[in-house]
Amino acid sequence: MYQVIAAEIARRCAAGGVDLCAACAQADYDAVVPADYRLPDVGRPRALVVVLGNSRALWPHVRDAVARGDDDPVDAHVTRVVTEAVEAALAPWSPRPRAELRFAPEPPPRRVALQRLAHVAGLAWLAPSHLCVHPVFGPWIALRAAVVIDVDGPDPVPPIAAPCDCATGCGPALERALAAGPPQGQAELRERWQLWLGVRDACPVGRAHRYDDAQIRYHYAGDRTGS
Ligand code: B12
Repeated sequence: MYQVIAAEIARRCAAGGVDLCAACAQADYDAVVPADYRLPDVGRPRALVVVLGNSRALWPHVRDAVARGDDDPVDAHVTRVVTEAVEAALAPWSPRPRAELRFAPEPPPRRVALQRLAHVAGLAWLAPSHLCVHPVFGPWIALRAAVVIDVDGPDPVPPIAAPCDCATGCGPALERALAAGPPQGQAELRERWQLWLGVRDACPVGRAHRYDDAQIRYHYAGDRTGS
């Protein structure tokens, strides 16, 4: 049952540019995070968890809203796409399984450690650079949401093998960025955004899937011109 639900959520989300999806069981994620990052209890310890993210496929869906200066164009779009996909995927089931949604920017106590979740679900490998590296898209992915659903999830998923060598890839770039002072928040990050972009650019995996310049300036520097 979980495969059918996860596949339907994936299909509907991909149509809105949220093109990355993987599944695991809640207990396997909860075991690797501090207690306050655990997912909500929907009724069974090995409940299905669907983790959703995107490659640069999201950008065409939000570019115009960014250029218009809409409030929060990425998160508003992602929230709508994921919420509608989950509703539609669960609607045919009777009784409809309970579902809980969590989105990337939500602060604690609702925050999900999405990188650890992506790693546990085999979507991407969590590198020492603090970036998840996808075997195809490399670090050029974002993680957007977790959905917990009251049906049995999969058996433990083997983690994907490290797709890169951080000693020669992101390692030196991370040291340069950290030497300038670890960012405590978005404001400090923006002051030194090119150093952090350098960490992503240093990864040899997925270079053909690098975000385009407008998307990079939006995510790192808060530039909303969108073109
Ligand atoms: C808080 C946060 C930050 C903080 C981190 C502060 C900190 N000390 O934890 C700041 C503002 C510095 C930050 C920076 C960036 N972030 Co950030 N961030 C998050 C957020 C909202 C929560 C992370 C969290 O609390 N996890 C929970 C803890 C328990 O997990 P953890 O495994 O222990 O810690 C992870 C992170 O906290 C982070 N982290 C922990 N300590 C440090 C220290 C430093 C110096 C950095 C850079 C990161 C970092 O990496 C850990 C995994 O290795 C997530 C979204 C999410 N809900 O997961 C995005 C997220 C992790 N960030 C992301 C990105 C892309 C960035 C930036 C590149 C900025 C940007 N504008 O795009 C930069 C630079 C990161 C880099 N490595 O190059 C992406 C990562 C995508 C990927 N491929 O993995 C995420 C998943 C958001 C998204 N929507 O995709 N981020």
